[in-house]
Amino acid sequence: MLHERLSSVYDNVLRRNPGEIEFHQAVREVLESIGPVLGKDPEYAEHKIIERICEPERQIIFRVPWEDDQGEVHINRGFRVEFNSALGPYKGGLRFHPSVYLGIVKFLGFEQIFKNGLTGLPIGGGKGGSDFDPKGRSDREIMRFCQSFMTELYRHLGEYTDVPAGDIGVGGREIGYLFGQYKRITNRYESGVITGKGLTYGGAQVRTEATGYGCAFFVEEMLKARGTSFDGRRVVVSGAGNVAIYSIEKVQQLGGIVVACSDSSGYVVDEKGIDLDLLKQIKGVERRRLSAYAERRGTDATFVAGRSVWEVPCEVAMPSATENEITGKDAEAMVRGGCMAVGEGANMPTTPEGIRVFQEAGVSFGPGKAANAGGVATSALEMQQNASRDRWTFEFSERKLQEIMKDIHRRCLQTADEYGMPGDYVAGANIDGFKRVADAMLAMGLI
Ligand code: NDP
Ligand code: 2IT
Repeated sequence: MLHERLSSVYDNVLRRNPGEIEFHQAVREVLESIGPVLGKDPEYAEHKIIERICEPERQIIFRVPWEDDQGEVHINRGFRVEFNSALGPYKGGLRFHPSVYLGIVKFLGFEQIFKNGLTGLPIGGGKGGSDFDPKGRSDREIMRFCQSFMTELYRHLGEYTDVPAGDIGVGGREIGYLFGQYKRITNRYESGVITGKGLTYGGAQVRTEATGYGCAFFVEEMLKARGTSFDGRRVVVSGAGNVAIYSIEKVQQLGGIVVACSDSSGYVVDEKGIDLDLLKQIKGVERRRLSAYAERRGTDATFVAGRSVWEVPCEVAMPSATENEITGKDAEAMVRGGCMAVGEGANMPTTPEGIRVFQEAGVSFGPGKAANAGGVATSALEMQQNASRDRWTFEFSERKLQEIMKDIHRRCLQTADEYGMPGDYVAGANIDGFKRVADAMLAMGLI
């Protein structure tokens, strides 16, 4: 239910951003949580903080021409939405996927504002990407695309202005090409302009692992709050990319048994527990379909084509592929199958109906902007190391990440309690993230 004033804010968002359904969904979820804040503190409404937060500070759309290995010319569209810089430079990833359009970039950028606020670190919110499809492209095609993309984007970036990183379809390889082109065009070795860099040229320990590890740490805290742990628990992780792989790694280290994971072609069930080295080889190195995992693993694993991994029963679910992958129906089946905790490694992977089902069934539900904040938090640590020309050890960086995740978990619960919604991590995350950004905006006057 929306507070009366917020309902008119939402109607305005619908009117001003037609057809951008993922953006509408992300805005609505936040507006549904912050009603009680407006009741307590009328200043936010008086200064139209919410209305301002829903309007990006700047939206950039550009042409990305590039040539494939056969010499054919392709035109893609590039985006960067610089949403909010109240807390620091715009910060957020780049996504390369054919589904990318303005509505996806805006939903991700909007989520990023509150997520980055929740980390307690000095980073604003932004997101970008392209409708470029990297599947089946050679290394050289990827390089040419990244160079063309950066040739336009560089003018909007800067370590004090806007600092991209990876997301779907953008990993270490792409970040290398993007940074190389930025350095070449600007003639500046400005390490802090992009994060997720390789360890040989200014990257930080644990950034690659951070989103997955952080999500596992967050779920560990949720399980602790229920008086239990990962030990011996049956876990399903969707996706088989960066977030999924490092979620699986940390869950296994914490004693959980990951019995299934997925990619865009289907899912694999491996009752003895996913063989992570094999998964990294197939998806990370060879960039093949998940069916190749089952073929090489032999009789232990089964590949199921074209179906949702959420039909596999689990006690803990960590959706780590993409938005709206868990529907209300999936959630009902998961609850029947004994699911007690959900940690969103992906951004907005659960539909609003799905969230309702989980919360009504008493499942601990950790929303993406809290549970997957470890990635961007470690990006901020990378910026910190770049600014001081320092490098930290793996152990030190991982300890910092775990402290940040524990702190986010604690603050979600504390804020939810304060506003009379005990155990509601969605409300806690939205309210805490909102207040941090809103208070900074109030202090800066009408900007
Ligand atoms: P990757 O590109 O490394 O992996 C994405 C995985 O999800 C792949 O296995 C891919 O399948 C699958 N996938 C992607 N889109 C779809 C789709 N439309 N339908 C089915 N499967 C799909 O991306 P990341 O692991 O980095 O990102 C995963 C999620 O985590 C995203 O929601 C992202 O926004 C979020 N996230 C990422 C962070 C990061 O630091 N990277 C930080 C916080 C959140 P296939 O292999 O077949 O392409
Ligand atoms: O969704 C996300 O938080 C990311 N893709 C990571 C952003 C970042 O700047 O590290």
